Amino acid sequence: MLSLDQALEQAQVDPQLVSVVDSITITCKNIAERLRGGALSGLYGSAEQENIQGEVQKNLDVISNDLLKQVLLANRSVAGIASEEEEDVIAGNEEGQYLVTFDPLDGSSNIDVNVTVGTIFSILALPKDCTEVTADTFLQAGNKQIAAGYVLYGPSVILAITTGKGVAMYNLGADGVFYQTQDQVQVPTTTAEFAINISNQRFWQAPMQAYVNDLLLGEEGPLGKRFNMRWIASMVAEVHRILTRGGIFMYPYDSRDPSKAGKLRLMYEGNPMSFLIEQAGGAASNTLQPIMDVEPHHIHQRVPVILGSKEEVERINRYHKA
Ligand code: P6P
Repeated sequence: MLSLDQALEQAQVDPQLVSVVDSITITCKNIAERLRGGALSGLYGSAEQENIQGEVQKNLDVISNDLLKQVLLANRSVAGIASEEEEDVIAGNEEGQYLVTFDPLDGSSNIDVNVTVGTIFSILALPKDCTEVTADTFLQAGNKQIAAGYVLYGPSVILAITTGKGVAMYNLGADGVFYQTQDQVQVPTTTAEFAINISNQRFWQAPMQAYVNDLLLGEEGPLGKRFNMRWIASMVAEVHRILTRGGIFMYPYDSRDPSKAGKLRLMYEGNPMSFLIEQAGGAASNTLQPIMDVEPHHIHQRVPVILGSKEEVERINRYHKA
């Protein structure tokens, strides 16, 4: 079986980029160890502080963020980082050629109940004419990403990654090496499985309400088939299911906070997951355009997310154009 480093070398990935990916995956192994301790690790519970998102941080949110920040800023290939848990971007090494955005522990409300969580990362190139790394340096559309992926901390620890040449999956072995288990992952173009937090239904816009109502009508409805539903409240787990067997994941705009375009963040959730899904033959939209075409204006901006099996995403887009 190919190791991660062997596979990246075979794909002739820039050694500096390999170094950045290695920094991320080595840190994720450390995070996985702390998660595995569970309640015995003494790391459950709240950090009694809020992040820039206004969310109460879990201890492991803070620990995971600190670990990734420390390792990436020590990597001379990293010019800067941006994290869901950090208000501002942090400049790295002057000779660095890559920028990294990350959600250190997505789905962390699941930690204390022992449900799957994950680390999401996106890698951008430092613009050639950049003389100082600021927040603006990171404001690149998702279609400019160099690489993206996640590490899923579930029954097994799995890395999914793309460097723009398809998606590969790796399992963490007992020896601490990520071994390739699948290459050129393909998302089935059709599905009968949807994921959405339906408790927000009354806050959705009319086209989303209409679509989900049609889903729930099953065989007798306009979609002509029965759908099953999943909601794990962990985007990494939902996306992994979709990469593995297809499906549709939706976190649409809702009117609970009209100032926010949705719950999920563009730069370190929407874009990296969209890159993976599109590289695997799926689609990812904010209902009006591909998520990776959205021009960012703030490092923490939010975006409605509809992603998964291509034909189902295209159907939802049609509901929003009708
Ligand atoms: P809700 C986790 O907090 C997250 O950012 C995603 O991983 C997940 O899909 C979503 O939010 C869950 O949101 O509103 O169902 O708790």
